[in-house]
Amino acid sequence: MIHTPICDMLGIEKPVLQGGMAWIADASLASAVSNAGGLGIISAMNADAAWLRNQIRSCRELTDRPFGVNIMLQSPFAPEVADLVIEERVPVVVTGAGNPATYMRGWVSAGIKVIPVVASVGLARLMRRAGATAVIAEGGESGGHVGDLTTMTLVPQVVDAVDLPVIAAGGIADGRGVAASLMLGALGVQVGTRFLVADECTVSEEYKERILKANDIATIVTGRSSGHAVRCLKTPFSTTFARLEAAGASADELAALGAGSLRKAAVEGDYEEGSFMSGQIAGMVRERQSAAAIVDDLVDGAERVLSEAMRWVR
Ligand code: TUI
Repeated sequence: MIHTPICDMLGIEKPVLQGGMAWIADASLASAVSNAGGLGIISAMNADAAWLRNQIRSCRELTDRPFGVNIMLQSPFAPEVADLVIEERVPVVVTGAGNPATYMRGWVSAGIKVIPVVASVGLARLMRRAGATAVIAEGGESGGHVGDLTTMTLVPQVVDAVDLPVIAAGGIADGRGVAASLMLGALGVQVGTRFLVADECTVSEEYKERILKANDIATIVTGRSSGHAVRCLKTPFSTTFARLEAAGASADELAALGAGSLRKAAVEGDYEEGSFMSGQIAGMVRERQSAAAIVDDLVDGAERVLSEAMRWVR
């Protein structure tokens, strides 16, 4: 068994958080991960408070265990969902794609455990001072919006910089990644890409098939020129986007092209026009499984390799 202080802090059995994937991570996936002993997370994505309230309530019908809500700070609905998580007494809030400082006081005084995603040491330090419970150090191997540093370089630097529990994310999809994260000083992991093919994940079939077929070099990062770097599978949409970006398209033109593309992939399974966000580890995701089987494999696999690693110590 692997048990870390993150488990006690969040009231979970296994130190595995499910990534709050926009347009994908709903009550179905989140409740399945929480029921498996990890922390399931509903993505508030670009939806309004009414949609999120429904998801929170259905999650509570499907599990009596803790779960979280991921608030994407660039969403136009971020202020209203920030209030809603207090009203609904959501146990854990994870934030992404920005600095949540303006909301922190309200969440912390409502007793919410706040876990910001950071892509740099500087933001980790700010979050520590603002009252974060823990931070997720997310390397650029991950899918979706990415920072510049890798998981291997970011996690130990954040661990050294802040006296908060650190959760590693980006490039983790099996027990070896979990074990490596613990060796870097993290006390838990957040996993996104592998949960895309979970039985309880409601993403389109096309999306699942594309992840299962992906290899090690199947992803590309677009949008670096406009400050909105996003990692997704190489598809007609993303390669066109990259070509226009290289040809000097303006930030406005690129934003117009990207609008609605994640929904097209996640909900409609539109291979031509969709943005299939994915981490670099997709090449290792080969099997559809229940969320519980994935959580168990991550933790059991880590236990196995950590025990075996002792043979190198003299
Ligand atoms: O947020 C994510 N991943 C995401 S959000 C998303 S939705 C989206 N859709 C279309 C375009 C853009 C986004 C898909 N994937 N991960 C967490 C994360 N946060 N990664 C990196 C960061 C980050 C980067 C810079 C957090 C803060 C930051 O700077 C904060 C500041 O000082 O403003």
